[in-house]
Amino acid sequence: MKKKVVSLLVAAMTVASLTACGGSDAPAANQEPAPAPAEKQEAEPASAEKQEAEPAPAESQAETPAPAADGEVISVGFAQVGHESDWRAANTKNYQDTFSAENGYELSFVDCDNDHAVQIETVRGFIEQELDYICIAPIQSAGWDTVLQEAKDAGIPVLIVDRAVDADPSLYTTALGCDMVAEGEAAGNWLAEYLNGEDANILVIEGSVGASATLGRTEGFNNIVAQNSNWKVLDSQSGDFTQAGGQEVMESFIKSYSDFNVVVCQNDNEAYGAMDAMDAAGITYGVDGDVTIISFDATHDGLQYTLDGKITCNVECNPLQAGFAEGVIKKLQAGESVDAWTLVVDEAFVAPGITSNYAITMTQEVLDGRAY
Ligand code: GYE
Repeated sequence: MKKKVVSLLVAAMTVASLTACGGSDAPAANQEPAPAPAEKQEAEPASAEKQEAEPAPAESQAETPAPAADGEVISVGFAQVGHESDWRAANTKNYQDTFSAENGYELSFVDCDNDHAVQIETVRGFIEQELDYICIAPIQSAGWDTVLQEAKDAGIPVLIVDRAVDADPSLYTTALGCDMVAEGEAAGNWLAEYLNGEDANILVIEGSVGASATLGRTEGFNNIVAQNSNWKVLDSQSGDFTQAGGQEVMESFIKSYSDFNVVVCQNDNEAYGAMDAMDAAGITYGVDGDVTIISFDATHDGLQYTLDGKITCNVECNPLQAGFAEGVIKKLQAGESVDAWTLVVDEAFVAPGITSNYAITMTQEVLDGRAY
């Protein structure tokens, strides 16, 4: 993609104005302070309508022309994880819709097919093309320091989106996404409430190895396991966030374990595969079955299973996050400072007939309102 002179000028102006705010010699785009828990900004809760309403407040919009208003096109590179799940498909569509030509953007979208090396090279390519902004949904949390330093040296603002990186926050401009540890804890807290003292023999189908979504959900759930001495995690294996992976892992669990009453799937697609495996083996699940299934994402289809009483608890992770990224970019364009971290808030849902302090009871109305 060709670099436009006007973009260079605007980037230089952005650097200058941010440098003025930050008061340091380091490239301005990366000057935001390390995230401080107390300063966490809670984004609007997860609903499509609210998401649409999210971009910059009216006054700052009045002062700041829309990106395309002066004819300038803002180039944005998005190094996406891949296409492993329904959640990911919804997230990709949301970025493509938001960063459209119509809205004044030139989006370079790359599906990195769950390959960390490809993702690093993709980011490197964006740096070489001197794009105005780079969004990264990191496949794995480790291994980012070198390329983030390269982006910082090139003065290109980097937004870490959806998943987190295990890197010094001074190497990137901002991060946004759901709190994966909190999601895991919500699942565990709900289970403790639901089982009400009953023993749990638990099988976990984890997400992709090394992904912050996997690490966080596992850590959060294990925090609650540690509080329940009559719970046992029999096994925990990666299903790579795919339906095929979920089915394969569940089939192997069924061969190895005969006495389990809880299956935790770290996303909805894995849950579909696990249900296929249990159907084939004649194992019953859901509110009327022998096995309780917990899932994550709460996509439309996942919540249909929750409404049907098959997935008993489904912990949301909202994929409609591009509006938050665009809000950050608009602020940077206007020379404003941005928050180090934006939390996309989640809810959890439970099957009809269950009431919970940790989750909303599913209804047809909730399902009808689900845009992804
Ligand atoms: O749960 C899963 C996807 O990073 C939160 O990635 C995301 C996860 C999501 O593949 O379905």
